[in-house]
Amino acid sequence: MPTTDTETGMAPDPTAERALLEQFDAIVERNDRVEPRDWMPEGYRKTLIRQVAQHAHSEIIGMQPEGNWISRAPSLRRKAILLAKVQDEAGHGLYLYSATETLGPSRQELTEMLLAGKQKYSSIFNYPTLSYADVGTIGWLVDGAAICNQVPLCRTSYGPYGRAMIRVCKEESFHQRQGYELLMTMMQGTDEQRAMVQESVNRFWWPALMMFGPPDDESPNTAQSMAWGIKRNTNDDLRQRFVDMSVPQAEALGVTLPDPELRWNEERGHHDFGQPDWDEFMQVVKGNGPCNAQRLAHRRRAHEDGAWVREAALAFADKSGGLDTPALVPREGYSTSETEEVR
Ligand code: BYC
Repeated sequence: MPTTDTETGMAPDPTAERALLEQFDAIVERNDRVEPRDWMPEGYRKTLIRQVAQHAHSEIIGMQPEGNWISRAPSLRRKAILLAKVQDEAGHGLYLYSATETLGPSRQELTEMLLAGKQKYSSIFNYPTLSYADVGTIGWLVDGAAICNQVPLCRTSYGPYGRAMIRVCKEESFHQRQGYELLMTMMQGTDEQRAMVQESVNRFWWPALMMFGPPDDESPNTAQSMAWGIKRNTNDDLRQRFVDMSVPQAEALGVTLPDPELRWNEERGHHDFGQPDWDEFMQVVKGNGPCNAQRLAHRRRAHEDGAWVREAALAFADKSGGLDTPALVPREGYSTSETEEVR
């Protein structure tokens, strides 16, 4: 598709703009991908920057609650698994920052917006991890919720985001399984271990339900995001899917989900369930959750401590004649997705 105002910086005349909008709408209608050089409405670009940057920040901040346990893992095997998982989250953050950069802002700007509190990250990472069972519960419930949310995002209308999601989802399913396997092992252990798992599930169940965002009738962005094909399902639909998926898994594990209203509804063919505390959710999103200040302070410190690495990389790139190392340049005959594999 021809590029125009984003390239020249000039506003197209209204007729040209209408034609561009029609072309954009047709791409969305056909469920094709919108690509970085295509014309797109400013609102579409802004919504994507907000969502994909928030997603990237969530992956990076999300390394902290589990990272907290790496040095205290109960065995070498558990330590190796946890290290690999936390490294995967860093990788997910990097794919997503790259996808956001295709929309305009640089990674530096995105990091600054996070640190200034101008962009958000997922509410779930503002809760503490108090026992090793939390590593399993995060894998089972938090990664489980992430998978429910992210599998439909593989079909999102923006190409770089959808392609990043395909790769992320493959890894997330391993993350979920490692969590479930850890909990299953603990449930086959001592009474004390079983109690640890139940206590952890009690703390994480409601925050996991909040990950899907506010109820549909209080979600300002869902309708437009669905019309643009950015989101493929509403928050409540995905929450329902997650509850239906988790109930049999909880039964197989032998844990109770802490919701007295949870029961199968034959007529609907789904589980009925209670509502999370939405006031608590709003408080956490506004920065007043149990660990918000700690998470951002840690991120800020890590960013400052890493300044010398960024400076060294830039100095090296400068001396070697630019940032375009051969591995980053698309090779002739390779499709975009293969080029991404090379990266
Ligand atoms: N937390 O109109 P709505 C992971 C905000 S990382 C905080 O429904 P939307 C993992 C929302 O931004 C997985 N804020 O918004 C990593 C909006 O804010 P504005 C992270 C939330 O965007 C490491 C306002 O509330 N996943 O799995 O249509 C270890 C109104 O909401 C939250 C993603 O980022 C929340 N939970 O829908 C382990 C998925 N919910 O307008 C695991 C991608 C809502 O005031 N994102 N808000 O700026 C999405 O799918 C959508 O952005 C959401 C929200 C469903 C989250």
